[in-house]
Amino acid sequence: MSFTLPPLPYSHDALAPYMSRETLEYHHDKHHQAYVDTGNKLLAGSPFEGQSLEQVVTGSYGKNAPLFNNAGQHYNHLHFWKWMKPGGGGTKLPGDLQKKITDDLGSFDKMKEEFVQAGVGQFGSGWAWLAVKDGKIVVMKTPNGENPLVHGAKPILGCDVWEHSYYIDYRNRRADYIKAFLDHLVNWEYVEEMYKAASGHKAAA
Ligand code: MN3
Repeated sequence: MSFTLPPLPYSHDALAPYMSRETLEYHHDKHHQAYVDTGNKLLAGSPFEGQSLEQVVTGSYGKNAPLFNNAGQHYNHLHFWKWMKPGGGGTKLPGDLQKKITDDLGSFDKMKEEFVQAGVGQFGSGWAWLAVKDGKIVVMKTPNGENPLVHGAKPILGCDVWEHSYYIDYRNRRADYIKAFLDHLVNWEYVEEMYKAASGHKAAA
């Protein structure tokens, strides 16, 4: 198996004004493509060749940093594009997700507050997450290409807080970018799909 870059699930203009065509051209077409190309070079001939992407990510963590960085970022970005949609965000979550977030994190607003804080508090490059750990939804943050998989949890929503994700549109205003991501971009149906898979229910078709 080698890594491939799927096209965006929407046009490069679809997320404006919250995420511009220019950002998506750099971020998807150039940055993600580079993780795929470099990852494939590092994967070839390594003991991880032929494994699933999740296996490469968890297996290379702490053992092969260059491969892990690129495979981790490939995994993170594959989902990141699907965690957004035009007209996303809002406050009505599908299925059990609203209740589960309220039960585990206090309220939807409290989750948003914690999520923004995780992204702002991540020093340098990294990601803010909602993940399922020990049956509960938790807010996490990770540096660089790490994700909840390597910390014993299953990611259900991730926001890229590397500068390449927001600097064209928001300059240094990382908090504004994360708030816009939550309010206008998140594809909660895809979050619910990952939540069901992570909590052992059958994934949505
Ligand atoms: Mn990125």
